[in-house]
Amino acid sequence: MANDDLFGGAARKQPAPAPSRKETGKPTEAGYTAASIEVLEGLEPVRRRPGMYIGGTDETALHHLFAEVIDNSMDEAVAGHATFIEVDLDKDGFVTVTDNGRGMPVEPHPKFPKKSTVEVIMTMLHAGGKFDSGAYQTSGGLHGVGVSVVNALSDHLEVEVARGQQLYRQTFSRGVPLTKLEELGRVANRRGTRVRFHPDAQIFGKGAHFKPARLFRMSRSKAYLFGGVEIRWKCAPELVAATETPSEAVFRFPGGLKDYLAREVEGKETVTSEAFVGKVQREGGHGSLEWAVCWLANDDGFSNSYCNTIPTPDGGTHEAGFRLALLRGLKDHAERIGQAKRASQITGDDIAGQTASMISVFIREPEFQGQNKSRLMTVEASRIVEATVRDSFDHWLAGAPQQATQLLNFVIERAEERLRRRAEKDVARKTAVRKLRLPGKLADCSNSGAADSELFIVEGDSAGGSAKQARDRATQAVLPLRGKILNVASATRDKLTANQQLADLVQALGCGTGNQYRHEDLRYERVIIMTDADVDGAHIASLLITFFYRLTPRLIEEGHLFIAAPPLYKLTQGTRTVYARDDAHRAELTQKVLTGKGKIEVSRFKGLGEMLPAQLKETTMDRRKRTLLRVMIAPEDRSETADSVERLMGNKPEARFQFIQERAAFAQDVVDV
Ligand code: 28F
Repeated sequence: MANDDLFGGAARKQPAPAPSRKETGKPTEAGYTAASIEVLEGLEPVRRRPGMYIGGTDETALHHLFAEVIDNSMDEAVAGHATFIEVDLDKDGFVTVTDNGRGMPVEPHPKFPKKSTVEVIMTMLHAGGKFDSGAYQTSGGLHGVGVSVVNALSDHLEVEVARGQQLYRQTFSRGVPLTKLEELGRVANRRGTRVRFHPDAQIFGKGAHFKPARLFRMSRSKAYLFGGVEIRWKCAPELVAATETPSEAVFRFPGGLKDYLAREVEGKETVTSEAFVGKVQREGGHGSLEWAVCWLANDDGFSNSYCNTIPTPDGGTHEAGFRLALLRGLKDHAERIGQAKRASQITGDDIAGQTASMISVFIREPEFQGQNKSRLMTVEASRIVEATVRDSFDHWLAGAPQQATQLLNFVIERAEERLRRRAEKDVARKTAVRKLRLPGKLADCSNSGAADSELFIVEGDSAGGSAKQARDRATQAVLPLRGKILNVASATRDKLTANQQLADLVQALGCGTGNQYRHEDLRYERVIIMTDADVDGAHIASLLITFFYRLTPRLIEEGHLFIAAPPLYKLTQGTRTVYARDDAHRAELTQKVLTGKGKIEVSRFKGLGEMLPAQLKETTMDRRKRTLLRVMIAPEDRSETADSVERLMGNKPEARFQFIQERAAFAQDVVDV
């Protein structure tokens, strides 16, 4: 194996015994010794609060250790110094990562000349970023917390460096060197860095271990993200027995993200026949950009972004620029083909929602932010990505008009669906708000929306109780009113607004009154006044009609107000029962419907409350059997109607008296005929 001859030729020495912790020194009364400063600058804080450095101590955090190490190898590869990386998980839970890069520098560190650079990198926090400007140019990656954190959280770690034809090794436990950097001997034509480590059970728990499938995927992903590297995967066979994960594999994907995307969306239906892919490369690795995106017809999308092969699950500037390029590109395309109006409502979410997209940028000194540094903050990335992708997207759309149209229609449909859903939600919210404000006495129907629903305004609580039992819950609502209601025609404004009965009624109707009336807000298709079939009932009905006539005339004009016709008599002959509205109806039924023979039993209802719910339903409420009287304003004589209402119901008793006097003779006539 290549792995074997990379480091194979060196003579290996046994590690020296571990130094005791005492030797690292303690603060003295006089101040801090050199050794204690070392401890302060060292890795103690990492072990005390691992969550601060790797986001926790769970399985994800554990795998973050591996990411940290392989990222350093990837940096060497991206910078053009390494061509392959080996990953090896052994049965004892050790992971070994090896690259054939330049090898970590072994010479004394420029700022800490007593130590090798390897030791500084392995034992000091942020050794990568802070003091590397002079002697060594880093490739800029070192995204994470640094390999020293991995060292601090490993119960065993060894680093081997092949550099300048020499092999070196140093071993550590929990961040503390067990040996100095040892020179192991000559190696010909070999170079690179190898890190072998085992996560500390004191930190991650006793059962914690690397998951082969997860390491496999992380390793493979790196090869997709950087076509210039070969990744060799090896895993102890017993760890992957009876799983899908192979124990050995070689990843090399010159096709890059295009191939990665194809693998991720395999078997899923896409909107366009081709993916939109691109790659813009500058010198070596850094300052380049690659992307691949397609739209999934039936599946949720995903958007994987990377910077220097490091995943950025929280997105950032590169992702933002990418989305903007797609949005603006598609909208401009719509404009060019005369579809600007349809496309105007499209948002970034409409176009990004069902995309399967991968975007990978390489930049020299990336800045990250967030809990796990998983969001790219480098501002220029946004502008560069947008401009580059936009240019390419314009070409792609123009070059395949049919595909472009498919995509545009798909995205517009999504936008329309989003708007539809929002409108539905608004309606639902409005009805919910209105429901909240309904009077407590109202037994509302369960159907929402006015269509086919009815409100029964019922006289008295007992009749209300019967009506509630007799109704069809889905479509019929019941509002009981107690006693005589306020006469709207003669009441002052103050009295009117203070009246609870009317307030309940107005609330139940939902449509407001007077110049606040909104017909489209009327909550019922039919408003039915249901009062006793006696003089009191007729009076209450007339008061209610006056209310509607004065405060919601349009409700009457549009034919929504009705009067129920409950029976006054029940006529029983043997097993046969019929109901009569009034005396005339009773006479008619007695003569024409009931047979001559047999005694007819007559009972008179004193009120609606006296009827059984079943009787009330059958005679008055059931749509199939009842009779309703629609209240109308005589269209040819509106002024006379207004006049009559004023004279009969208004607050001038003399007008009412005169009206009755005028009509008395006429009434007499009616009785006489
Ligand atoms: C298995 C993990 O860590 N590989 C690495 C290098 C190479 C250089 C380097 C690393 C020095 C001061 C930062 C060599 N020669 N694999 C790895 N390969 N680090 S880590 O330098 C680190 C800088 O601080 C390297 C010239 N320049 C850089």
